Amino acid sequence: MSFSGKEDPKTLVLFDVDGTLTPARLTISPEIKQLLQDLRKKVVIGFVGGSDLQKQVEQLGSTVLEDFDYAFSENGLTAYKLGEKLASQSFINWIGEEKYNELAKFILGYLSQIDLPKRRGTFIEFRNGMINVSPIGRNASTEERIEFEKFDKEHKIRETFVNALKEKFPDVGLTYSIGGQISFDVFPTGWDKTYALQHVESEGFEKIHFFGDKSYKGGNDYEIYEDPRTIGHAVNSPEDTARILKELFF
Ligand code: M1P
Repeated sequence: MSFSGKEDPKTLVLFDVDGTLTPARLTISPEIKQLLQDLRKKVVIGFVGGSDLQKQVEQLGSTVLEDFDYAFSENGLTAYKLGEKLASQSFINWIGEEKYNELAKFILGYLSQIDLPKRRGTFIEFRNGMINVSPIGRNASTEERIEFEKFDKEHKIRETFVNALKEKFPDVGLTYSIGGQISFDVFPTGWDKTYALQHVESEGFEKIHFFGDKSYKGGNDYEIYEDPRTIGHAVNSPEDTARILKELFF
């Protein structure tokens, strides 16, 4: 599979999704979609999202696997090149059933002990490359998400929860990442967004750009933004992404 039809096939441009290509939790605008199509004629493009592929299909469109050269979901634990699935690992194989059971029991026990104004459903979402833990539950509506985020800012629910997990499981080698509004991701240390880079290592790219809005320390774009293999661009909205793309490539 080659990229030789492009103007500059040795340059790869990777994007975070939420807050970088789309407004948080919302869908991509026709303008950004068109800009990406134009960019794709020049260079190789891909996205690296924390969420699972289903969420990215909702946000970037049902043709997402055709619209990007690389599609990296769950930090690259689910990966596609030109629509074809690449090999991947799984969280459960890495951690093992016994340890995962212990972790899940602790999480559900902890959640049963804390006071929250609202609880909905799906407190642990089991994904291929990680688990996602949400105190309010992933079935929360958009309005309930906003309420929870506000409550969490004030009461530090997620931060305290993550500290309790770190204390309870100091030696498991897990990383906890608060990337969105109502939840945090739990994955093996090193399986952050830099994981996606191993899928492109043998392709001989001379430049790999990365655009992300959570590029600050503690944000889920930080590691790949800082990685010496990438040229990092910290952005604050899809419009900001578009502005930098136009400066760099058009
Ligand atoms: O992409 C950032 C995060 O988006 C979602 O977070 P939340 O539901 O809390 O807003 C999740 O899909 C999470 O895994 C992801 O990191």
